[in-house]
Amino acid sequence: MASAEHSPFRIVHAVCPHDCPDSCAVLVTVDDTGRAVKIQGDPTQPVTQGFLCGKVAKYLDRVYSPDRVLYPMRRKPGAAKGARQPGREKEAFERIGWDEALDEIAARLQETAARYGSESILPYSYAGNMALLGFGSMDRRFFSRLGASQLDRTICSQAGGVGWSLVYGRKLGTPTEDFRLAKLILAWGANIHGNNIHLWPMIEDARRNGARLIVIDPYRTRTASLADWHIAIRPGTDAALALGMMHVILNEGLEDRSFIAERTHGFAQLAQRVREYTPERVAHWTGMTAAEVEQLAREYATTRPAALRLNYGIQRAEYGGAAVRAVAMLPAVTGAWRHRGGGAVLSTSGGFQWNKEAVERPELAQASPLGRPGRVVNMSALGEALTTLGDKPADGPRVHALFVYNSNPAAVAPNSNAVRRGLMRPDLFTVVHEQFFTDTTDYADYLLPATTFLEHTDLQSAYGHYHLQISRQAIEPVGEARSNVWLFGQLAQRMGFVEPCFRDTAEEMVAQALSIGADGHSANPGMEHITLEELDRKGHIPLGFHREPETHPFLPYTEGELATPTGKIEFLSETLAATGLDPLPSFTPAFESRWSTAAKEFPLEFLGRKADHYLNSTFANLDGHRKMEARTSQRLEMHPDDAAARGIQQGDRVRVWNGRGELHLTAMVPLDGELASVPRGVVAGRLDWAKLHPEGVNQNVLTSERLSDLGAGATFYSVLVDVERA
Ligand SMILES: Nc1nc2c(c(=O)[nH]1)N[C@H]1C(S)=C(S)[C@@H](COP(=O)(O)OP(=O)(O)OC[C@H]3O[C@@H](n4cnc5c(=O)[nH]c(N)nc54)[C@H](O)[C@@H]3O)O[C@H]1N2
Ligand SMILES: Nc1nc2c(c(=O)[nH]1)N[C@H]1C(S)=C(S)[C@@H](COP(=O)(O)OP(=O)(O)OC[C@H]3O[C@@H](n4cnc5c(=O)[nH]c(N)nc54)[C@H](O)[C@@H]3O)O[C@H]1N2
Ligand code: SF4
Ligand SMILES: [Mo]
Repeated sequence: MASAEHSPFRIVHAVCPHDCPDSCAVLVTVDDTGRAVKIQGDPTQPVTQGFLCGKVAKYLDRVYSPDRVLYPMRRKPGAAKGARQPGREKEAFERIGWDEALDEIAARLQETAARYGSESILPYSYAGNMALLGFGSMDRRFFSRLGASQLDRTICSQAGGVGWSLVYGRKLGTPTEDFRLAKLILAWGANIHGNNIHLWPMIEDARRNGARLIVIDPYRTRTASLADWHIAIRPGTDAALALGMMHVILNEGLEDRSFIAERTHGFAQLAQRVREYTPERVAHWTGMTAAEVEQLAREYATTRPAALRLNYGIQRAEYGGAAVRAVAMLPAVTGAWRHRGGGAVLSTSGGFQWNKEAVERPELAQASPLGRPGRVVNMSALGEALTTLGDKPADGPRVHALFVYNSNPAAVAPNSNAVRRGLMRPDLFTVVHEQFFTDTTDYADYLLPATTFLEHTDLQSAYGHYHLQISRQAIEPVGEARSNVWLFGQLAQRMGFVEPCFRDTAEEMVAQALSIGADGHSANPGMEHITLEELDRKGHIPLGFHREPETHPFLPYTEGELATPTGKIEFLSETLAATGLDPLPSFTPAFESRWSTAAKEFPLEFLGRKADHYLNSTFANLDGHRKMEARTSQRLEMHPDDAAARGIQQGDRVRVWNGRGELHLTAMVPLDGELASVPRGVVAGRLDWAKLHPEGVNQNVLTSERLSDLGAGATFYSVLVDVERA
């Protein structure tokens, strides 16, 4: 915390905790009345480089918004649950004090556990706050001790995470800063301008030095429109393309034989498998030409360094796990890992080996009434969890209490008609801890005010870089807002949980996460050089293996044993074979895709994408952000042929529907001479708050609760619909 002498302003180190790979270092300027007056990116943090994205540059509008939830509230007797008009949500609630709220919620949870069993209580949270303590700490202790159902947090990255880990063990990758040195960059299912903007300056640097950028994305993102080559691949066909590239690479002898021999397992079997994936067959699936498949393979295998930015776009598909697994193998086949500025990155999160057990205390489950951890409920099937779970005796109890924080499930969970039916159940008790009156708070029995990152202290890792950061509380909580850590500590005490860990402060938990020893240093692998004092002074410190990038560049997976069963990069996985699955990568078309029988009824593939100016549903209620998003908001982007076949023109109102739901949007069809934003047979929409749509729904009425091949993740991008003029 630096402060100039005699200055009326203080500058506080904070970190943007939104679910974004960039995890920006933020400097907050606070005036002598304690009000934050300015926020900016920290110029000394090598990835942030002094700038924030358009969403967070306006953050003070969010912190001081008149629309914040400012105090605890209880639903008024007789006030029905369900969507309220924006601005009038408060009318359903009455203000109460924190003591009253905590006592009543604790009593109700105790009663629910006694009557239906503790597993009838379900926490529902995700990465609305991605900082270490805010994401999962006191809450995990609380729900373990209570014996609640455990939430399997699969909604975002599980399929790809499992796919990657099967090949490499841990999630590591090319350092973001090293993309500068690449001569070829492949952005594969990665919306860099929208979702990962701090990678862009590195790519610009690389291109100034002659690098080419190739984007593989069915949607023409801004990044795609700026690329040297945009491959508008058909959704869900990436595994076919990756295997086809390997086919060409091996046919032409472009693989790195010595890297393969030293570092990998199962190459002979892989080589056998990829024979099936001729460029012609791959062209048939992907919509590319065979010559394009060959060109891509040659360019990728012969350019050094070649860096692959694989993001989470390709794994939101039914076979997304297989797709990530196949794509992840490419740099192992070509040996691209050997070169600084080459390799691949899906996530860097495996670099941060913080002390999760000390923070989350999973052993508290032994002291719960169950004497073991609760059953596991998949967050990507919340509709089912609230409507059909408990129908069969083997399921265990129905969910009778839902505790939501860090998430807006009524907007973001798939198959939202089922989710809403569940949230409307009269016998479901719902608590929501939130900053704003979201789609989900309209279903709360109790609504509790949450702090923003300016209002609490936390520690942060990242999934897009290797800098550990501290986020210090900059201002007093707005209204009666309280942090997640505070809330679950207080509730634990009202529930009579006597374990001292429920009294830990955020400060103590930061030290636990870092395993700070007697000498003040962290004992975590890769963090031994870190002290809290230095972290406070600088705000950010690189992990050990990334401290001297110029003299000791980090080249992941090139040395030592990997955390896979064979200790090598695995083309062939005995782990998969042991569970009866194909040990080699392969391509399978999704149940909802143009090749399935379901396409006879619903012929268009729907990509329900994220908004560039919101973060999932966060920010969607703020006027400034809505203005930035206005061009694509509540629109359906179509290929001109699909529009013409249905008599639809630019600006028409259209009905989009499938067996799960429907909504009306405005058609966006390219005019003569404009390039289409989607290939033929694909339509695209953007995520928004449901209640800001005239029908009170968003695109998740169309998405399904079918789970991905690996990791049981959500499949937001494997959806079929039809469209007609309204
Ligand atoms: N502005 C903004 N930034 C965000 C977010 C946001 O909502 N808005 N969300 C944050 C979150 S939670 C996450 S997880 C990250 C995600 O960031 P990304 O990993 O980039 O994920 P997506 O935006 O889902 O998908 C990326 C791209 O993949 C494309 N895609 C879809 N299907 C396929 C396919 O089958 N194959 C290929 N090759 N591409 C496909 C999509 O059109 C999209 O442009 O971004 C984070 N950052
Ligand atoms: N159709 C479609 N649906 C999608 C996606 C998609 O691409 N398309 N993307 C999916 C993905 S990748 C993800 S990650 C999920 C994300 O889904 P969510 O995790 O639900 O993310 P957000 O919509 O950002 O909502 C987070 C909420 O947490 C609140 N919050 C922020 N900080 C705190 C805090 O400290 N405490 C508490 N109690 N609350 C806080 C915010 O105000 C916000 O309302 O959405 C998924 N849904
Ligand atoms: S949302 Fe991402 S890019 Fe924007 S400030 Fe936060 S971490 Fe940085
Ligand atoms: Mo996500």
